[in-house]
Amino acid sequence: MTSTLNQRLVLPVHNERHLVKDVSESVEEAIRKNPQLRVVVVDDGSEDGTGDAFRRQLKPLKNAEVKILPKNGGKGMAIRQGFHGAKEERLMFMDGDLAYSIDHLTPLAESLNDYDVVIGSRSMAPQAHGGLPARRAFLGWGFNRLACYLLGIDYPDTQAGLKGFQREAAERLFAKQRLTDFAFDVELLYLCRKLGLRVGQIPAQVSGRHTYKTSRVKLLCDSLRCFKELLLIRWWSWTGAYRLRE
Ligand SMILES: Nc1nc2c(ncn2[C@@H]2O[C@H](COP(=O)(O)OP(=O)(O)O)[C@@H](O)[C@H]2O)c(=O)[nH]1
Ligand SMILES: [Mg+2]
Repeated sequence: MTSTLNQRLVLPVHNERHLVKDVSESVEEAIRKNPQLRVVVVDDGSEDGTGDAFRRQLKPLKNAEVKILPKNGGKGMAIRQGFHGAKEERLMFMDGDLAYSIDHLTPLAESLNDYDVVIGSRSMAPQAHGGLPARRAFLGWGFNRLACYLLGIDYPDTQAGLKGFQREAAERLFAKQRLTDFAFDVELLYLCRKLGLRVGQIPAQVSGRHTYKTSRVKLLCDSLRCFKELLLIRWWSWTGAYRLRE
C-alpha cells in the first residue's frame, strides 16, 4: 500500500554541479510517478553554481523548488531550511548526490505509517559496492560506538543520509535541534529518545555510482569536532538548553 499522504523530499547539495543533470532526471521521474511528492533542493553557499543549475533544470516541474542560501551553514542547517514551513504530512531527506536512489522513498514513506521517525541503515543492506573507504569506515564505526554510548541510543548506522519524519515529530525535533553539521543526525536520534518518539529503520543501499568524498571529511579534525559536538549534546541536555519538558 503506497502512502497517500503528501510528502516533501529535501535534497541538500553543496558543490555538486557535475551531478545536476542526473539528479534532476531522477527528481523528474520521482515526481511523475508520485503526484503527492514535492521536492526541495537546498544549496547553501556552493561556489560552482550548483543552485542556479538546478533551478534551470527543474524549472518546468511545478512540484520542485530550489532554495539557494547565500552562506554555507552545513548540511543540517540546509535540511532544516528545506523543512521550514512545510505543510506535508511526511517530511523526508536524502543526500542530494543520490548516494541512495530515490526508490528508497517508497519504503521510507510506508514505514512512517508505523513510526514517528524512520532512518536508513546501511548495515541492513548488503553493500554491493564495497561501501566506505577503510579509514572512514573505521572512524565511522568508532564514532557510532562513542555516540551510542554517550547518548544512550543504539543504532548500527546513525549517519546514512536517508531519514524521514511524520510532520508533527519533525516540528518537535527541529524546534529543539541545535547542531548543523556532522553530529546533527545523532542529535536528532538523542532527541527522539528524550521525546519518546518511535524510531524505525529501513535498509539503505548505497548506489554504485556514488563516491564518498573522503577529501571533504578531513578525517582527524572532523572526528575531533564530532567528539566535541557529542559532548555539547550532553551539556545542552544537562543544562536544560533543549527545554525537553516544553
Ligand atoms: N546544502 C548543503 N549540502 C551539503 C553540505 N555538506 C554536504 N552536503 C550534501 O550532503 C550530501 C552528503 O554529503 P557528502 O559530502 O556526499 O558525504 P559522503 O557521501 O558521506 O562523502 C551531498 O549531497 C552533499 O552535497 C552543506 O554544507 N550544505
Ligand atoms: Mg555523498
